[in-house]
Amino acid sequence: MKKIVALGGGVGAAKLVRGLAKVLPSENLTVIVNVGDDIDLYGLHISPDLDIIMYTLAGVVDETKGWGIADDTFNCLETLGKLGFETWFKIGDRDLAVHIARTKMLKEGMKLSQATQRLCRMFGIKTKVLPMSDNPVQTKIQTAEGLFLDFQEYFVKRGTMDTVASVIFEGADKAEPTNGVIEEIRQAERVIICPSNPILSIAPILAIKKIRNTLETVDAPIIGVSPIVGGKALKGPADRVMTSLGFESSAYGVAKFYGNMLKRFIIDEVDKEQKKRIEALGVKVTVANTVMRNLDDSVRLAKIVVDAE
Ligand code: FO1
Repeated sequence: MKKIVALGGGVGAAKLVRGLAKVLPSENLTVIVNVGDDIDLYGLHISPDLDIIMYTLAGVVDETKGWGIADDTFNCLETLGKLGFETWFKIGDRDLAVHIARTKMLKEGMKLSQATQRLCRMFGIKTKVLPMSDNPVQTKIQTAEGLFLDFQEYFVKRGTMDTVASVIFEGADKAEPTNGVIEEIRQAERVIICPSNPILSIAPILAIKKIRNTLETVDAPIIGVSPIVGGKALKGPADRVMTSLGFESSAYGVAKFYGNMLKRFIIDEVDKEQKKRIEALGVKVTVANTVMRNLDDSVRLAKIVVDAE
Protein backbone atom coordinates (compact mmCIF):
# COMPACT_ATOMS: atom_id res chain seq x y z
CA MET A 1 0.00 0.00 0.00
CA LYS A 2 1.34 3.43 -0.95
CA LYS A 3 2.60 5.85 1.69
CA ILE A 4 1.14 9.25 0.99
CA VAL A 5 1.86 12.73 2.27
CA ALA A 6 -0.83 15.34 1.67
CA LEU A 7 -0.21 19.08 1.93
CA GLY A 8 -3.18 21.28 2.58
CA GLY A 9 -5.07 24.04 4.28
CA GLY A 10 -8.74 24.19 5.16
CA VAL A 11 -12.00 22.86 3.80
CA GLY A 12 -10.92 21.57 0.33
CA ALA A 13 -7.97 19.71 1.84
CA ALA A 14 -10.09 18.24 4.62
CA LYS A 15 -12.57 16.81 2.13
CA LEU A 16 -9.84 15.03 0.16
CA VAL A 17 -8.01 13.91 3.30
CA ARG A 18 -11.22 12.38 4.60
CA GLY A 19 -11.38 10.30 1.41
CA LEU A 20 -7.69 9.37 1.63
CA ALA A 21 -8.17 8.26 5.24
CA LYS A 22 -10.92 5.89 4.04
CA VAL A 23 -8.84 4.29 1.27
CA LEU A 24 -5.45 4.08 3.02
CA PRO A 25 -4.36 2.39 6.26
CA SER A 26 -3.84 5.16 8.82
CA GLU A 27 -0.08 4.52 9.04
CA ASN A 28 0.20 5.23 5.30
CA LEU A 29 -1.20 8.76 5.43
CA THR A 30 0.42 11.92 6.79
CA VAL A 31 -1.14 15.36 6.44
CA ILE A 32 1.02 18.48 6.60
CA VAL A 33 -1.14 21.46 7.43
CA ASN A 34 -0.84 25.21 6.94
CA VAL A 35 -0.70 27.22 10.17
CA GLY A 36 -0.32 30.67 8.57
CA ASP A 37 -4.02 31.28 9.39
CA ASP A 38 -3.50 30.79 13.14
CA ILE A 39 -4.91 33.52 15.34
CA ASP A 40 -4.73 34.47 19.00
CA LEU A 41 -8.12 35.54 20.36
CA TYR A 42 -9.25 36.02 23.98
CA GLY A 43 -5.82 34.69 25.04
CA LEU A 44 -6.42 31.44 23.12
CA HIS A 45 -4.35 29.95 20.32
CA ILE A 46 -6.60 28.95 17.43
CA SER A 47 -5.28 26.87 14.51
CA PRO A 48 -8.24 26.92 12.09
CA ASP A 49 -6.76 24.68 9.39
CA LEU A 50 -5.58 22.05 11.87
CA ASP A 51 -9.04 22.15 13.46
CA ILE A 52 -10.83 21.76 10.11
CA ILE A 53 -8.71 18.70 9.29
CA MET A 54 -9.17 17.23 12.78
CA TYR A 55 -12.93 17.81 12.96
CA THR A 56 -13.40 16.39 9.47
CA LEU A 57 -11.32 13.28 10.18
CA ALA A 58 -13.14 12.81 13.48
CA GLY A 59 -16.51 13.10 11.70
CA VAL A 60 -17.68 15.99 13.89
CA VAL A 61 -17.25 18.88 11.44
CA ASP A 62 -20.15 21.16 10.59
CA GLU A 63 -20.70 19.83 7.05
CA THR A 64 -22.57 22.91 5.88
CA LYS A 65 -19.86 25.41 6.78
CA GLY A 66 -16.92 23.02 6.41
CA TRP A 67 -15.39 24.38 9.64
CA GLY A 68 -16.42 24.33 13.31
CA ILE A 69 -18.20 21.48 15.09
CA ALA A 70 -21.65 20.24 14.03
CA ASP A 71 -24.60 21.36 16.18
CA ASP A 72 -22.36 23.61 18.26
CA THR A 73 -23.88 26.34 20.42
CA PHE A 74 -22.53 29.87 20.75
CA ASN A 75 -23.38 30.76 24.36
CA CYS A 76 -19.85 31.76 25.31
CA LEU A 77 -19.46 33.98 22.23
CA GLU A 78 -22.83 35.60 22.90
CA THR A 79 -21.80 36.44 26.46
CA LEU A 80 -18.40 37.72 25.28
CA GLY A 81 -20.32 40.03 22.94
CA LYS A 82 -22.44 41.32 25.84
CA LEU A 83 -19.23 41.97 27.74
CA GLY A 84 -18.01 44.16 24.88
CA PHE A 85 -15.63 41.77 23.12
CA GLU A 86 -15.43 41.49 19.35
CA THR A 87 -17.29 38.41 18.12
CA TRP A 88 -16.66 38.35 14.35
CA PHE A 89 -14.76 35.05 14.61
CA LYS A 90 -17.56 32.58 15.28
CA ILE A 91 -16.19 30.19 17.88
CA GLY A 92 -18.72 27.65 19.09
CA ASP A 93 -18.76 26.33 22.66
CA ARG A 94 -17.40 22.87 21.78
CA ASP A 95 -14.83 24.39 19.42
CA LEU A 96 -13.81 26.69 22.27
CA ALA A 97 -12.96 23.68 24.44
CA VAL A 98 -10.39 22.61 21.84
CA HIS A 99 -8.80 26.07 21.78
CA ILE A 100 -8.67 26.13 25.59
CA ALA A 101 -7.08 22.67 25.68
CA ARG A 102 -4.54 23.55 22.96
CA THR A 103 -3.61 26.84 24.63
CA LYS A 104 -3.10 25.11 27.99
CA MET A 105 -0.81 22.51 26.39
CA LEU A 106 1.21 25.24 24.65
CA LYS A 107 1.47 27.22 27.91
CA GLU A 108 2.75 24.08 29.64
CA GLY A 109 5.56 23.95 27.10
CA MET A 110 4.29 21.56 24.46
CA LYS A 111 5.02 22.27 20.83
CA LEU A 112 2.06 22.84 18.50
CA SER A 113 2.77 19.47 16.86
CA GLN A 114 2.65 17.71 20.26
CA ALA A 115 -0.57 19.49 21.21
CA THR A 116 -2.02 18.50 17.82
CA GLN A 117 -1.01 14.88 18.37
CA ARG A 118 -2.70 14.91 21.80
CA LEU A 119 -5.88 16.50 20.39
CA CYS A 120 -5.96 13.99 17.52
CA ARG A 121 -5.66 11.14 20.01
CA MET A 122 -8.53 12.62 22.07
CA PHE A 123 -10.66 12.71 18.90
CA GLY A 124 -9.69 9.12 18.00
CA ILE A 125 -7.84 10.20 14.84
CA LYS A 126 -5.17 7.75 13.73
CA THR A 127 -3.93 9.67 10.68
CA LYS A 128 -0.73 11.58 11.37
CA VAL A 129 -1.56 15.30 11.30
CA LEU A 130 1.46 17.62 11.43
CA PRO A 131 1.46 21.42 11.47
CA MET A 132 3.95 22.60 8.82
CA SER A 133 6.05 24.19 11.57
CA ASP A 134 6.15 24.54 15.34
CA ASN A 135 7.43 28.08 14.83
CA PRO A 136 5.02 30.96 14.26
CA VAL A 137 4.33 31.81 10.62
CA GLN A 138 1.72 34.50 10.08
CA THR A 139 0.05 35.12 6.73
CA LYS A 140 -0.43 38.87 6.23
CA ILE A 141 -2.39 40.52 3.46
CA GLN A 142 -1.42 43.81 1.88
CA THR A 143 -4.51 45.22 0.19
CA ALA A 144 -4.74 47.38 -2.94
CA GLU A 145 -5.87 50.22 -0.64
CA GLY A 146 -2.69 49.90 1.40
CA LEU A 147 -4.13 48.09 4.43
CA PHE A 148 -1.93 45.48 6.12
CA LEU A 149 -4.24 42.81 7.51
CA ASP A 150 -3.85 39.66 9.60
CA PHE A 151 -5.13 36.68 7.64
CA GLN A 152 -8.37 36.20 9.63
CA GLU A 153 -9.06 39.93 9.55
CA TYR A 154 -8.95 39.71 5.74
CA PHE A 155 -10.73 36.35 5.52
CA VAL A 156 -13.44 36.46 8.17
CA LYS A 157 -13.73 39.99 9.63
CA ARG A 158 -13.71 41.73 6.24
CA GLY A 159 -15.15 38.75 4.33
CA THR A 160 -12.37 38.75 1.66
CA MET A 161 -13.80 42.04 0.30
CA ASP A 162 -10.34 43.59 -0.21
CA THR A 163 -8.28 43.27 -3.36
CA VAL A 164 -5.09 41.45 -2.42
CA ALA A 165 -1.97 43.29 -3.61
CA SER A 166 0.57 41.00 -1.94
CA VAL A 167 0.81 38.22 0.60
CA ILE A 168 3.56 37.93 3.19
CA PHE A 169 4.36 34.89 5.31
CA GLU A 170 5.88 36.53 8.36
CA GLY A 171 8.34 34.27 10.14
CA ALA A 172 8.56 31.73 7.30
CA ASP A 173 12.20 32.60 6.60
CA LYS A 174 13.15 31.56 10.15
CA ALA A 175 10.66 28.71 10.55
CA GLU A 176 11.87 25.13 10.66
CA PRO A 177 9.67 22.29 9.41
CA THR A 178 8.04 20.34 12.23
CA ASN A 179 10.08 17.32 13.31
CA GLY A 180 9.33 14.48 10.95
CA VAL A 181 7.97 16.57 8.07
CA ILE A 182 11.06 16.26 5.88
CA GLU A 183 11.46 12.53 6.61
CA GLU A 184 7.77 11.92 5.86
CA ILE A 185 8.09 13.69 2.50
CA ARG A 186 11.30 11.80 1.65
CA GLN A 187 9.72 8.44 2.52
CA ALA A 188 6.45 9.12 0.70
CA GLU A 189 5.64 7.23 -2.46
CA ARG A 190 3.69 10.23 -3.58
CA VAL A 191 2.95 13.73 -2.34
CA ILE A 192 -0.48 15.23 -2.85
CA ILE A 193 -1.13 18.95 -3.04
CA CYS A 194 -4.75 19.13 -1.93
CA PRO A 195 -7.33 21.36 -3.65
CA SER A 196 -6.57 24.24 -1.29
CA ASN A 197 -6.00 27.90 -2.08
CA PRO A 198 -2.54 27.85 -3.74
CA ILE A 199 -1.58 31.31 -2.54
CA LEU A 200 -3.16 31.44 0.91
CA SER A 201 -3.02 27.79 2.05
CA ILE A 202 -0.25 25.99 0.11
CA ALA A 203 2.24 28.84 -0.44
CA PRO A 204 2.78 29.32 3.34
CA ILE A 205 3.89 25.66 3.52
CA LEU A 206 6.17 26.14 0.49
CA ALA A 207 7.54 29.35 2.06
CA ILE A 208 9.44 27.18 4.55
CA LYS A 209 12.68 26.73 2.61
CA LYS A 210 13.52 23.22 3.79
CA ILE A 211 10.05 21.99 2.82
CA ARG A 212 10.23 23.62 -0.62
CA ASN A 213 13.76 22.30 -1.25
CA THR A 214 12.71 18.80 -0.26
CA LEU A 215 9.67 18.92 -2.55
CA GLU A 216 11.82 20.21 -5.40
CA THR A 217 14.29 17.36 -5.09
CA VAL A 218 12.13 14.45 -3.95
CA ASP A 219 11.85 11.39 -6.23
CA ALA A 220 8.20 10.73 -5.38
CA PRO A 221 5.71 12.19 -7.84
CA ILE A 222 3.91 15.31 -6.66
CA ILE A 223 0.28 15.23 -7.66
CA GLY A 224 -1.91 18.30 -7.38
CA VAL A 225 -5.67 18.65 -7.45
CA SER A 226 -7.06 21.89 -8.84
CA PRO A 227 -9.11 24.01 -6.42
CA ILE A 228 -10.31 26.06 -9.40
CA VAL A 229 -13.13 24.58 -11.45
CA GLY A 230 -14.51 26.41 -14.46
CA GLY A 231 -12.45 29.47 -13.55
CA LYS A 232 -14.03 29.73 -10.08
CA ALA A 233 -12.81 28.67 -6.66
CA LEU A 234 -14.94 25.89 -5.20
CA LYS A 235 -14.80 27.76 -1.89
CA GLY A 236 -13.18 30.99 -0.75
CA PRO A 237 -11.37 33.72 -2.65
CA ALA A 238 -8.69 31.71 -4.54
CA ASP A 239 -9.96 32.85 -7.96
CA ARG A 240 -9.92 36.57 -7.04
CA VAL A 241 -6.56 36.32 -5.26
CA MET A 242 -5.00 34.55 -8.25
CA THR A 243 -6.27 37.25 -10.60
CA SER A 244 -5.22 40.18 -8.43
CA LEU A 245 -1.71 38.72 -8.11
CA GLY A 246 -1.38 38.31 -11.89
CA PHE A 247 -2.10 34.58 -12.22
CA GLU A 248 -4.77 33.19 -14.51
CA SER A 249 -7.76 32.05 -12.46
CA SER A 250 -7.97 28.58 -13.96
CA ALA A 251 -6.67 25.05 -13.50
CA TYR A 252 -3.88 26.06 -15.91
CA GLY A 253 -3.05 29.09 -13.72
CA VAL A 254 -2.75 26.86 -10.64
CA ALA A 255 -0.54 24.34 -12.50
CA LYS A 256 1.66 27.22 -13.64
CA PHE A 257 1.83 28.57 -10.07
CA TYR A 258 3.20 25.22 -8.81
CA GLY A 259 5.60 25.08 -11.76
CA ASN A 260 7.95 22.17 -12.29
CA MET A 261 7.28 20.79 -8.82
CA LEU A 262 4.15 19.10 -10.21
CA LYS A 263 4.34 15.73 -11.93
CA ARG A 264 0.60 15.36 -12.46
CA PHE A 265 -2.38 17.66 -12.07
CA ILE A 266 -5.94 16.50 -11.60
CA ILE A 267 -8.41 18.88 -13.19
CA ASP A 268 -12.16 18.85 -13.39
CA GLU A 269 -14.10 17.57 -16.38
CA VAL A 270 -15.44 21.06 -17.08
CA ASP A 271 -11.82 22.17 -17.64
CA LYS A 272 -10.87 19.32 -19.97
CA GLU A 273 -10.03 21.74 -22.80
CA GLN A 274 -7.11 23.00 -20.63
CA LYS A 275 -5.44 19.57 -20.66
CA LYS A 276 -3.13 20.31 -23.61
CA ARG A 277 -2.04 23.70 -22.26
CA ILE A 278 -1.17 22.16 -18.90
CA GLU A 279 0.66 19.27 -20.58
CA ALA A 280 2.69 21.86 -22.49
CA LEU A 281 4.03 22.93 -19.05
CA GLY A 282 5.48 19.43 -18.71
CA VAL A 283 2.77 18.27 -16.30
CA LYS A 284 0.71 15.12 -16.86
CA VAL A 285 -3.03 15.66 -16.56
CA THR A 286 -5.89 13.54 -15.27
CA VAL A 287 -9.40 14.76 -16.03
CA ALA A 288 -11.93 13.72 -13.37
CA ASN A 289 -14.95 14.85 -11.44
CA THR A 290 -13.17 16.77 -8.66
CA VAL A 291 -16.11 18.33 -6.84
CA MET A 292 -16.55 16.71 -3.40
CA ARG A 293 -20.13 17.14 -2.18
CA ASN A 294 -20.17 14.12 0.14
CA LEU A 295 -18.03 11.31 1.52
CA ASP A 296 -18.56 9.13 -1.59
CA ASP A 297 -17.16 11.96 -3.76
CA SER A 298 -14.16 12.29 -1.42
CA VAL A 299 -13.46 8.55 -1.58
CA ARG A 300 -13.84 8.52 -5.38
CA LEU A 301 -11.36 11.40 -5.80
CA ALA A 302 -8.99 9.91 -3.22
CA LYS A 303 -8.86 6.66 -5.23
CA ILE A 304 -8.02 8.61 -8.39
CA VAL A 305 -5.25 10.47 -6.55
CA VAL A 306 -3.82 7.28 -5.05
CA ASP A 307 -3.91 5.37 -8.36
CA ALA A 308 -2.66 8.13 -10.68
CA GLU A 309 0.86 7.44 -11.95
N1 FO1 B 1 -14.50 30.89 8.93
C1 FO1 B 1 -15.40 31.85 8.63
O1 FO1 B 1 -15.66 32.11 7.45
N2 FO1 B 1 -16.04 32.55 9.64
C2 FO1 B 1 -15.80 32.31 10.95
O2 FO1 B 1 -16.37 32.98 11.81
C3 FO1 B 1 -14.86 31.29 11.27
C4 FO1 B 1 -14.60 30.93 12.59
C5 FO1 B 1 -13.75 29.86 12.86
C6 FO1 B 1 -13.55 29.45 14.19
C7 FO1 B 1 -12.70 28.39 14.47
C8 FO1 B 1 -12.05 27.71 13.41
O3 FO1 B 1 -11.24 26.69 13.68
C9 FO1 B 1 -12.24 28.11 12.10
C10 FO1 B 1 -13.11 29.19 11.81
N3 FO1 B 1 -13.35 29.59 10.50
C11 FO1 B 1 -14.22 30.59 10.22
C12 FO1 B 1 -12.66 28.95 9.37
C13 FO1 B 1 -11.33 29.60 9.03
O4 FO1 B 1 -11.16 30.89 9.40
C14 FO1 B 1 -10.99 29.52 7.53
O5 FO1 B 1 -11.79 28.62 6.82
C15 FO1 B 1 -9.56 29.11 7.33
O6 FO1 B 1 -8.64 29.83 8.06
C16 FO1 B 1 -9.16 29.11 5.85
O7 FO1 B 1 -8.71 27.87 5.60
